Amino acid sequence: DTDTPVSAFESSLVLVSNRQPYSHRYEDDEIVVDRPVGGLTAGLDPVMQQVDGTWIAWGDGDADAEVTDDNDCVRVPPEDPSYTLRRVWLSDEAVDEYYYGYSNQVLWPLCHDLVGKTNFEDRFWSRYQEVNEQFADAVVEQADEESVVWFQDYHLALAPSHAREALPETTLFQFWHIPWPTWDTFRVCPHREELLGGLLANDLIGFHTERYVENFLACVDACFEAATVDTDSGEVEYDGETTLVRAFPLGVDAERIGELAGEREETFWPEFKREYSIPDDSRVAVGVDRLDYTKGIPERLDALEELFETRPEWRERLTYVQKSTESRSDISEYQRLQSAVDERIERLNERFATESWRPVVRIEEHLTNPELYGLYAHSDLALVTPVRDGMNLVAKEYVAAQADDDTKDGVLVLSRMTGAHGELGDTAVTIEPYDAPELAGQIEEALTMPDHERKRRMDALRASVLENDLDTWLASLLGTVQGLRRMSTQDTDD
Ligand code: GDG
Repeated sequence: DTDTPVSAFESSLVLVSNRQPYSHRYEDDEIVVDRPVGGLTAGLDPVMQQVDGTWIAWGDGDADAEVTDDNDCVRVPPEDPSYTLRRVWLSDEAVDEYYYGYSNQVLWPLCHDLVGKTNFEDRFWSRYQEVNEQFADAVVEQADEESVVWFQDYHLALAPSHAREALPETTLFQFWHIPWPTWDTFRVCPHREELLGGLLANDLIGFHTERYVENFLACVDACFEAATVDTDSGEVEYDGETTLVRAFPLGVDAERIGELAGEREETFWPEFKREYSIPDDSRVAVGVDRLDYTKGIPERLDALEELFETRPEWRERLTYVQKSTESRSDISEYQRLQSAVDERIERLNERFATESWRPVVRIEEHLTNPELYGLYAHSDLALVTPVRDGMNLVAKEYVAAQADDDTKDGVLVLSRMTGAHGELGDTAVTIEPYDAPELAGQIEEALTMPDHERKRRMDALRASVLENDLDTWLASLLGTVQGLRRMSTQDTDD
């Protein structure tokens, strides 16, 4: 395959995701628009603007219906309309059962190998099927034989097979952002055949790592006697369809992150430290997570408690900044996690705080990109300790933000259980998240690492993150799709 930059992409692109890039809502009587601020949605928005495609997503804003035409479409961005956003309407019960239910209480824990946290309810599954059909119907209306349809993530495992029935020649592909588990785990799911069958209607399925590709292929092999699986080429033949399964490790917009990290360079850090009462002579470790039980936050706090207890010399000399975003808090597992995190932070601060210092500073409000990247740039350590994580973009953003010669000496402490570890594990400080005493030791090791060693490691990390950035990911994914498309048009012409 040849890589294809977005500008050279030839087909009309239909992107399908649960979350929408622009949400219209009422503020008093005015309609205001929320726009993408970070993560993948922000990365894909310029792509859609460039190719003038169609983005299909759940319309979750209370004014979304007000601005759409008869086909549920609106042109975005509002100030410079350059592509079509089509909304799929979901009732509150549908969101509860398809999104909070099947997606986040079945597929999320299952794929993160946390079978004990799954909650298989029949109504979740029926609704997941129904909503996936709804998304597929919208795809069928927006796409034709010439289109390329790109499904995002685990909310939409069944949509490809429904779309395929009406669009036999259209190129369909999917990127799965979370891990794929082993067969021993996946077989627990009573809907394993339907899920795998749904995904195999795609011409291409992308995962973050080779490991997830291997796991997926092994699941297909074990589940379907009728499937032919070629583990070397990643090709599956099943039910008259050929699907290519490949690893495409997602990257970040590293150059831009480096630039934004340096905005307000002179004033940012002293002001930030003043605002959050971080003493001037304290080192700073940072953690940035959605409040999710996969991210290893209680485990990390336990290690910090161990550190401050067994090595009191670090008291007042290290401050841990936890940027956490509330997430999925309608689900009881997430409420339990919140209490577990709250309790630990309170305990740490009660046990060790002094008049001028708190061991843990918790930030719950949203930080702008320059603020977040500035925080990364000035933090001495990043603690990325998930118990399981598809990729983890925070690890890559931290490295990308260490762009200035003066700040280029941070240490990345990275769990082996993240997708990012595959690329960055050699030069990051590798940890296993569950062992608090060991992790405490590794945090100390990172804190005491000699200057030249820190710089050497950061240089190597930066080379990797800059080379495998968001554009590289897009070009490689789109290049593979374009290659498949050319092959299939040739077959039809012959
Ligand atoms: C899923 C997979 C995979 C957080 N707080 C603020 C803020 N953030 C941004 C971070 C980062 C993003 O949120 C979180 O991304 P992660 O990759 O860490 O994790 P998930 O949300 O679980 O994402 C994961 C990812 O999909 C992509 O495929 O890597 O494995 O679980 O970008 O920067 N951004 C700003 N302010 C905040 O306060 N601006």
